Amino acid sequence: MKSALITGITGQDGHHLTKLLLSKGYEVHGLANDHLDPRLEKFKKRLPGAKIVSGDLTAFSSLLKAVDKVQPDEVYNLGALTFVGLSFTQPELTANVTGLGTLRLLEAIKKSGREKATRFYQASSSEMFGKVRETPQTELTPFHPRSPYGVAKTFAHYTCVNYREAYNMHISCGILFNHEGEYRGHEFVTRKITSNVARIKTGKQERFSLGNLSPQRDWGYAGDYVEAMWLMLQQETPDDYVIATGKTHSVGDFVEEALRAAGLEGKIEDYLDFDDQMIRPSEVDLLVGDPQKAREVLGWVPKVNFKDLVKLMVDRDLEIERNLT
Ligand code: GDR
Repeated sequence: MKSALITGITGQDGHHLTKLLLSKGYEVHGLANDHLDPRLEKFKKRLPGAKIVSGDLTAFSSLLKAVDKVQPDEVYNLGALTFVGLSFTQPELTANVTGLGTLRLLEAIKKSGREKATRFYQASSSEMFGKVRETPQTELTPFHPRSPYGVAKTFAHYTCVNYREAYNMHISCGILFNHEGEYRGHEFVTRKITSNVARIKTGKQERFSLGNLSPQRDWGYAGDYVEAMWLMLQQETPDDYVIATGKTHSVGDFVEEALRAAGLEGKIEDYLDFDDQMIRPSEVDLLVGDPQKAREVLGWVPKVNFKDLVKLMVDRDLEIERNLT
């Protein structure tokens, strides 16, 4: 039986990946801070098949202990401070967890003598492209991050590339574009939209507010994207891959589609106010990835399109709101 260690297991991708790996017969261990992670209890109830190992990406000794204990065949490093907006107010913490945390984890694998035995997946991000140099973005597009989050992810990405080259470790980075779904946190724009639209549809409120409606994102379904993570670690040779749908939509498009999915008539302005608190000091205006390499090498293709993704999320939030009444 293969064993996997997942950091950030209580987050959206951790949920999907745990389900996938359990269904493939893996022994799944998740690194979590049992005192500080508010999502842990819910996670344990949802996915009792996973084992929790106490630890934190900011504490090297805890990582070393976790790797020694689990002896993982595969490590999936999903742990990070993932909300880009918050990284502007917590830049140092972001660099420590998201950037240095990756370095610490790789060092822990090396120090425990597992650098040849453990395959490593790094959750790199389309936020590294930031102020994009070309469209669509590929594995060869230069990075120009626009937030402390993007900068920290870029540090982590290059650290992985360096450890792969310097120590011949099996490390693959998935440059994942935005991916959403039923486990998405409410601080991210898609879930904020679908949960508010569901509350409007069920008569609990009339309006909600958002920041900039014009940024464009390549939105896919998280359940599809974790399959790409797993596929990367099954390849003989480690490499980096863009994981995206190849289509882009604005935040405003997402709102319109969500209203449509809920059967709400009228225009965006009938439901939406502007919230200047949501404006970021520097914004990423347009992201769209080219997933050709992932398709050709991994045989990976996303199954859920934009419209179905929005509907899936709106339907889930309508179900939640109706059960709450
Ligand atoms: P993003 O996701 O920053 O792309 O990073 P997010 O959903 O936070 O923002 C997307 C875009 O929407 C604009 N926006 C708002 N965003 C939020 N959160 N709340 C609002 O009210 C709002 N109004 C407008 C944002 O300015 C932005 O342009 C996500 C995260 O999951 C990262 O961790 C991941 O690496 C990347 O996707 C790929």
